Amino acid sequence: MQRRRFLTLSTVTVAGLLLSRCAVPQSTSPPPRILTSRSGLLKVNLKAELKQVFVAGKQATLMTYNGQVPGPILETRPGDDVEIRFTNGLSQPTNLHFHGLHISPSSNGDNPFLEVLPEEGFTYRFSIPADHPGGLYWYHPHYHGKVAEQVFGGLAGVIIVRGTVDEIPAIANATEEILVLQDFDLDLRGRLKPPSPVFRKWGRQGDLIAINGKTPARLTVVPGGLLRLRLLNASASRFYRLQLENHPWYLIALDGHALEAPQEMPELLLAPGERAELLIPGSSPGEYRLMNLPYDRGIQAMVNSMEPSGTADGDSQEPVRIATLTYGDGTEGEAMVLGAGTLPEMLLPIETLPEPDRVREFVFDHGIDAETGQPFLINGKSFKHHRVDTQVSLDTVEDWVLINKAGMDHPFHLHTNPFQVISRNDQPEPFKAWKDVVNIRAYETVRIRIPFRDYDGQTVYHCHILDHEDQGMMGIIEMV
Ligand SMILES: [Cu+2]
Repeated sequence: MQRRRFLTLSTVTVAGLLLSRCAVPQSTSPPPRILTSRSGLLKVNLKAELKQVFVAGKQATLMTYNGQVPGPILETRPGDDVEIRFTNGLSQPTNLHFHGLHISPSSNGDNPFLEVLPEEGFTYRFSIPADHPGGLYWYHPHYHGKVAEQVFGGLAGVIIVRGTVDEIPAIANATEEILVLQDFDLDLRGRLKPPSPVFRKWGRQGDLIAINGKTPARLTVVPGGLLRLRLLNASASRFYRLQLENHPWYLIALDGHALEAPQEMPELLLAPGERAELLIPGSSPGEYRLMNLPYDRGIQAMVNSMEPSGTADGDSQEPVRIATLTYGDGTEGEAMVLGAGTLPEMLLPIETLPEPDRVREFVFDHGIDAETGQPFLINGKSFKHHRVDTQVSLDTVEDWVLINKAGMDHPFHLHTNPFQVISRNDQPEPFKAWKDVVNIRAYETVRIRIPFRDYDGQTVYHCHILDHEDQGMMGIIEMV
């Protein structure tokens, strides 16, 4: 009970800061930022619409959920029922994807094939399984052909499942900060600029980086305390290469699943769609910068070839400060619990998956699909509605060998079932982790192991550079 109250308090503090700093011009008071389940039911109204907001200190007209960028945080628990009464206030079709949740992909669940037309509504209904892992998930549009435009327009929000990991005493006592990383490309009047041809094809980016809609963030840890930093890359194409300068941090979770033990990380690469959680122990008081460092996902060569000046808006290679970590004195309240700064030795066990029942290969490449004319291919084909590309049997385990033959990174995402990365270029992964997005670097081969569990039906796998997905780098999987 005490723990629950603390967690609520700590997230409310983040929300309070956001609300006080962002004077969104509205006639009524702003809607709540955290929507939490009550008595096992999370019931929310969610509306996608174009609104004026302040983002990173600038007035902007963006696509919002309930008038907010990012959208409200949805907080649930394993075993909860979720009912989202969704309204499309945009001038184009959209829908919702619940990224990373192990829930039904069919009917009113995490169904990527739904179309919610302008001015229409749809009620999503699903249950979070009682044994669902606790972690950081998110929701965003998944209407094929419009995904990049809508996510880059601002549509993204966090889903928190409070689970077993939240009961680990050190984590329960830690201060919690959730950072949603987005990038925007605005004109002088605060409207989204149409992407240049090079970015429309290879993945749109903007140089305005927003953290929870503002920039940079301010993080506080107290000596002897622990800060739990929960990061979501909600950008359409931008990778973040993050480094906390001169201060240790420890990775404790990836993509909504706890690791077995904390891992010290010199830096962290977050591809679009990926999440990571870190513990920062309060050790040496001072001020430390959380930096985003340059990372070339293969776009630079494309910029050079298509825009001979070699420069393009949206791909600045300057390091950018994402946040500043400062030290509080621990007198301000709930975060200071004596001895709470000790890192947990163990987190949660991760099962070792059995050898696969079947091995498949997926080749990612650029070319022209003869039938659709689209340029981004998986196994030589671009996405086609109603064509099942891969049929798998429930209760089996498969290895998928993801082969990138292109000179550009392609972060691979599978809906419904998480997987474990087995190897990269035949080198075994250093530690076990559940993932739902894995970056396949240019010319790299990544082997993943997937158990297909609980849900039959159809869903998709695709590249999470959303312009690549919209231009065909997606396939349909059927679980039977
Ligand atoms: Cu891609």
